[in-house]
Amino acid sequence: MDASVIVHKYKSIWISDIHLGTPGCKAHFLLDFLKSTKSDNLFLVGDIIDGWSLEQGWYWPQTHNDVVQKILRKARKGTNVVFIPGNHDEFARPYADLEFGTIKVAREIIHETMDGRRFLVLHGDEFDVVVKYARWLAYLGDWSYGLCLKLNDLLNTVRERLGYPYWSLSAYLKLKVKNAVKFIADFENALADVARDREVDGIICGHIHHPEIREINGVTYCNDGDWVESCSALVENFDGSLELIRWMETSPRHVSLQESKACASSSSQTPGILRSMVLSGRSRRSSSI
Ligand SMILES: [Mn+2]
Repeated sequence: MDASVIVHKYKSIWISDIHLGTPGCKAHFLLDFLKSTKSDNLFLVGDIIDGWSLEQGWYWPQTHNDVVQKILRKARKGTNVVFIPGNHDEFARPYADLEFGTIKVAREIIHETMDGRRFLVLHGDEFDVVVKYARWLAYLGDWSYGLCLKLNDLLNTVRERLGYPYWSLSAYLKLKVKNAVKFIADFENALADVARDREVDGIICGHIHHPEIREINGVTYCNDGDWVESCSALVENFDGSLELIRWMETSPRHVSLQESKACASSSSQTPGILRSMVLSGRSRRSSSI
């Protein structure tokens, strides 16, 4: 390990929604985080490898491989690594309750913090009503945002030529944002309900790419965020307290492009088993979060 790296020690670390296998994944920030931290437990809370995207086309740069290697190495060196597959890596769900070498796979776990609180840990897509009841809508919703931005210009050029007045998409987009805020609140409340039903002190999840720790009607809702936008992790300190880390703000050193290139040349080839597992899964696509 690089001697200049200050290693932060935690009891537990939760990360999710890494989406390895997509260009959006901030693998070099995650590598920096993994190099700079040490923990007794490392919980991978789903959407680690984006099987849906890999089915569409194999995108697997060296840094993504390095993330996998780094995690395997931590497991070999004694970190308790638990992988809870999400909807994007549902190809691994049939392997729940099995172990891959030193990594345990589970659908959900109960984690007891150092101060004795019990947390249910799961990815969360199973309680996302959009994914559950309107898969096509979720799929459409994701694409529509980016597409609408592009279509707006085109649409209005055509409308103008045909003599129609300008129709702004801004009202529509504002509605989408309002819906997004409502979606997050609905999701958080639904997961807090799950925690209450299961009689635990709190819930730890991912899925919606929105890092958060807050009390909801007497239970602690924690979302570890993602490594596509927020580059965040949830950590447990040795006194049992939980904390969100936003690595882009916290990182003790700037991760330069050169470093990410250096990371890129440091390890082995794509494990063939991963590719065959992903491609043999041929899972149904539901939503993109
Ligand atoms: Mn998900």
